[in-house]
Amino acid sequence: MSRTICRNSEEIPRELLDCLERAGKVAVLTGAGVSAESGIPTFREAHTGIWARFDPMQLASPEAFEQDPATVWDWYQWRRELIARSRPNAGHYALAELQGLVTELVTITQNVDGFHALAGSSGVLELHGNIQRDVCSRTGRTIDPDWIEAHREQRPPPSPHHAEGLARPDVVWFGEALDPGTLDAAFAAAGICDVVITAGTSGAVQPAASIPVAALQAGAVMIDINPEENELSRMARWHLAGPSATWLPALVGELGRNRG
Ligand code: BJW
Repeated sequence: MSRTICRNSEEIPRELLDCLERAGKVAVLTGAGVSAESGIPTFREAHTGIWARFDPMQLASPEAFEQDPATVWDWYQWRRELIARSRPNAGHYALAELQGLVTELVTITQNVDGFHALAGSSGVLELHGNIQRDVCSRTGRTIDPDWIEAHREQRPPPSPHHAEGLARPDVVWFGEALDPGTLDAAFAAAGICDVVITAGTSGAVQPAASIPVAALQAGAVMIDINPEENELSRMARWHLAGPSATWLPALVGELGRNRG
């Protein structure tokens, strides 16, 4: 079926709304763009300030942590503080509301900011972990926040679990395996959904980018929300070309009105 590009969130095609209204099961895959309007920079856009000369894709790796743990730790501390000062936006809240409008909605996110849960979504599958937790670099065991606080002058703090371990954020870096249970649940949701929505992701990182592809192969209809065009938007039946904090509330608002 051919793709439709929609640019005006006040003119949502009737066919798209019908498709969402008929959908029992919906899977959503979100990426950094969904939090952009909360003030959290995406990965592939230029960073500003002291981090402008660092490539986030280089920092998010075990090699970077091995070579320069203090810089990687400082970058994560900077992001944690930014996230702590920021709030979910209208897109996050719309997705939480959508959970009440369809039979089943599985929210799968590549983001580590925890904003979907904070906005009220339940059962969120966090593919790449959560930035607010720390684990031991050697054992992977969770480290108590009080321990981190007590050793915060060390960058990074040592691990209480291993003599040579360091504290590191509980996130998935390049070359690291995603939690198998979380990944299986994401592919299972993709395999049975009627509609898959991708929002704010470049689709450049695997295996996350294969989740909507699996949904498509199983017969789902795909909606992509992104101001830019990419591989995922080209695969979608509808490309909603604009910010997710505009499109998601518009879609969910229409759906709610039609249901009510
Ligand atoms: C808006 C907007 C607005 C702006 N509204 N939209 C197969 C083929 C090729 C390579 C691989 C492969 N399989 C695995 C690999 C290697 C690698 C990979 O994918 N590399 C690619 C770069 C090629 N993958 C891995 O290494 C993964 N591990 C793995 O596969 O392990 C295998 C293994 C098995 C068993 C044992 C051992 C290993 C791990 C990937 C981990 C990714 N981690 C990061 C960091 C997380 C922690 C942190 O946050 O610091 O995850 S990297 C980064 O990219 C982060 C993101 O979640 C992820 C995806 O990025 P995302 O979300 O799409 O953001 P952007 O910035 O790319 O895009 C933002 C989009 O928003 C843009 O499109 C904008 O237009 C849009 N936007 N404003 C809506 N307002």
